Amino acid sequence: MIISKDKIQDLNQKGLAEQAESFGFLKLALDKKGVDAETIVQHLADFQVAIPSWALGAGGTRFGRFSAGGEPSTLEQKIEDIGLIHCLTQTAGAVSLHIPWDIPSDPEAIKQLADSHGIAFDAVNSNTFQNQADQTFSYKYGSLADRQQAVREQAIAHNQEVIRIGKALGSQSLTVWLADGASFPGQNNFRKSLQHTQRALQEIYSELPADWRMFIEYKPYEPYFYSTVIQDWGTSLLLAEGCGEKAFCLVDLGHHLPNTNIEQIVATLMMKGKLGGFHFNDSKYGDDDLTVGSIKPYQLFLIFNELVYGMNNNEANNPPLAWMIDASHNLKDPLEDLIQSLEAIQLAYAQALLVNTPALEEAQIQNDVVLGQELLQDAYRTDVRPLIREARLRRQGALDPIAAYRSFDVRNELVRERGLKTVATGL
Ligand SMILES: [Mn+2]
Repeated sequence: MIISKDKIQDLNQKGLAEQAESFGFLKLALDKKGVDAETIVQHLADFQVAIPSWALGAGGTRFGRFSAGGEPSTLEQKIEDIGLIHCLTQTAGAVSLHIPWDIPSDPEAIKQLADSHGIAFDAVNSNTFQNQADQTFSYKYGSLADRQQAVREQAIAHNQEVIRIGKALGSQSLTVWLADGASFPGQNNFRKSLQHTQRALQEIYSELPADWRMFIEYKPYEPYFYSTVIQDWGTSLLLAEGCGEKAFCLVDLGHHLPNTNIEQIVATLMMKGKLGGFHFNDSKYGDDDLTVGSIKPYQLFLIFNELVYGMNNNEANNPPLAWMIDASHNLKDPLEDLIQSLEAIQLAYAQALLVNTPALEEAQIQNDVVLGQELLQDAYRTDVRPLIREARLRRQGALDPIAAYRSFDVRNELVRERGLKTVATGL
């Protein structure tokens, strides 16, 4: 299914006057505060987030999976689905492939298809947390950290293969997330597991093309529940520094223990120039993988505040970040969920761009704690939706992407095209 720009423009017509009014009103209000709305709109229009190839089907929990109907069963169909989200939101201009769930049989053709939808290939993700049918050794007890050299070599070779696939598609980064860990004390030797991991990452790193980056993701627990080899940002940073200047940490919002101050982690990693990638989701209890912004939108804003500060005060030369949505659940239409995610990310980014940083720094110098909080909350409590709609309009996206998605009856159309019982590869 393809939605033409004309159809979107037609649909936008009836909301244009109201949008002009609310944007004009907010623009004036921001003007009085010395904030240029046009600059913010441009930042928002330029901001693109990668959609992972496994997020287009209904997600699963360990208990069950309920198909959304019309799910994409090939990589081509997944790209088409991202194309649908992108034409409505103008924010999903990239795809992040998960290997081996989505190995392209014809990279050149896939590249052209993605290009026709305005979609680039972001980080490629390796997978050594599952066994594949044709592999020799099992990852049951570990992969890059495993005690057996043969298992580690197999996992290293897989990551190097993922780099080769990514190269053929024009991707420029590899994300490594390890499930390696232990569920019981005595199961693993902590030091040896970490040493094996460091050496294995160095070997993968040695195959990294000159213009590539490697992202090392951390997670405190799950799938194992006593220890995880790369458990936190400190371990990730230690491993990245042990590899070299093209290795960076990746922050996944759900990969923290409850109430961890993620914004502070962001500030620390950007101070070191070592924050490479970001995975968006939200959680109430653990790695719940809920829609970003659905549970803790204020935390998301505080994180973006640090990201914006880090990008504007980039003494350590932190590279531009790779942004990706990494959520999975089994309730909503996955495409509607991704549209909501993109909106939540844009909201937090826009709010963070409104923060009066010089005034905040002055309040900090004066120990004016109340004013510091006021300044942050003034930005957070501003209704920035007219700015986001304006950014979408200028790129010929939909004023209201969810309403447009429903008005074009996208899900039913996809069911008609693909059938009710198709299942997307992935989780
Ligand atoms: Mn992740």
